[in-house]
Amino acid sequence: MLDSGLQTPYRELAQVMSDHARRRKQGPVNQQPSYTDLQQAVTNQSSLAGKKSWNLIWDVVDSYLDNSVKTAHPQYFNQLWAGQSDPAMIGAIVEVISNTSMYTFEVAPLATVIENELISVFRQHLGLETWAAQMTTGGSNSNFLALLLALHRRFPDYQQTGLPAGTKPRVYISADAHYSMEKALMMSGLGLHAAVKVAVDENGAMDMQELHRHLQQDTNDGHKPLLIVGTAGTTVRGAFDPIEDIADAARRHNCWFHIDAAWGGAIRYSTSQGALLKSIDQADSFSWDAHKMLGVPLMCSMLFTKQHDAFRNAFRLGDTSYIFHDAIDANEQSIDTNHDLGPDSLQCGRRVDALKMWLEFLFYGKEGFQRRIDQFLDLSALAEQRIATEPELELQAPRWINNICFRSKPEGISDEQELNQFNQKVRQSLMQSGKSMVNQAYLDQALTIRLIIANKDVTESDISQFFDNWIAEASELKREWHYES
Ligand code: ABU
Repeated sequence: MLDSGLQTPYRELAQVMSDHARRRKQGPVNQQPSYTDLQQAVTNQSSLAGKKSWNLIWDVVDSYLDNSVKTAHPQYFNQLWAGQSDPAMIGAIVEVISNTSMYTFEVAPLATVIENELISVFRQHLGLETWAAQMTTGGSNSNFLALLLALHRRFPDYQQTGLPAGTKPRVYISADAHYSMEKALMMSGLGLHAAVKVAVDENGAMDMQELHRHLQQDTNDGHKPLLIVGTAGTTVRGAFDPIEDIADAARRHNCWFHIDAAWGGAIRYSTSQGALLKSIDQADSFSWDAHKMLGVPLMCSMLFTKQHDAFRNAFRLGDTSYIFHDAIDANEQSIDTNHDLGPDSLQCGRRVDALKMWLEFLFYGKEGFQRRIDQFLDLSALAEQRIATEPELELQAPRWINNICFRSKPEGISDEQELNQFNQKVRQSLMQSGKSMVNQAYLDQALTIRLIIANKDVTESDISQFFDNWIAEASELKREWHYES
């Protein structure tokens, strides 16, 4: 590529983007490069620094994209997010070009209005019209903020003085909940010992008898039940904790009730499964990652709360006038700065995550999101049927939504540890071949293959192709397995 000079790099960039858009769904999903090879290439690049070479820049860009996993590929089922949508991608790129921060209306005027409008649209879609909300850096961050809101409500001086001496708050999460609430406890100073992991039932939902038992025991022991976290869409099984029952327990023990719906929040759009979230208004707060099932580029996260002054009470700090000015413009006229989003956020600098989601919404609308989620669930039902018809595949957990947990159970292998090794190897070689990417997790001691359908461009034939790929790889491995043993 010719050295383009400082004035025209964006022409090349446009070409790179257009090539990438063409190639992102083709070829191997993953090159599976070795760390050592990549490190060697990066070290070589490093030795060329400082020469103002555009050739070097484009070489790095080419190499970066060649060595990235194609997360928009129809055989990428690895994470709780996948795919690429062009309106949202344009929003993400424009956001970077504009390079501003969401803290003040002054530096992010239209972005502020768009974020407010987007929140308002989602509040309406979720049925939380009267709630307050803010955008956060991700689901983990939302869960941390929810813990702070709970602490602040129970201990109104928490912001100033921390916890009253000798107080022992407890936070209840299911054994299948995301690890972020435990990290939040580590960061907040409450410590991991404040976490109570409540057992789940055979479907992966919080066991209510167990929750009641813990709450009673802790109260008897002088602990203070503070927060109960229900998960709407656990990371592995996609399970939904019983919202109404938890809300009832939370009321009785004066606990904050937070729903971690980072993954499952978008199920609200489903015509068949939306009722799983019909009682979310019984919670005090609710976190949701729109970058997961709605497929916009990472990150796009929100935290909603029913308690209107909660953000203000928990996150506002006294003198921040260096940035959130008293509104006097050059003509000594008062200008309205009440639109600043920064004072009630825990962050200072913050990206404009709203724009990509806004463009995605404008392009597809609520009906488009409904169709997308319904399609994920239809394809998941298809995957489940395929597993049922294959003699050497088994479903390992009842399916709630678009998480499908399965494994190969080849004839002649019955030892659980051997089954784990076998499935891990199939996954690994499938990934190394670049044919498909799918993740693994554990359900108790059993390794499970977690298939996630979250790419809006995936079709029935892609699902069939995935199982064909899996079965072919498993058959080959089975031959070697029996030969070697
Ligand atoms: N924040 C949870 C994402 C984990 C996953 O993609 O599986």
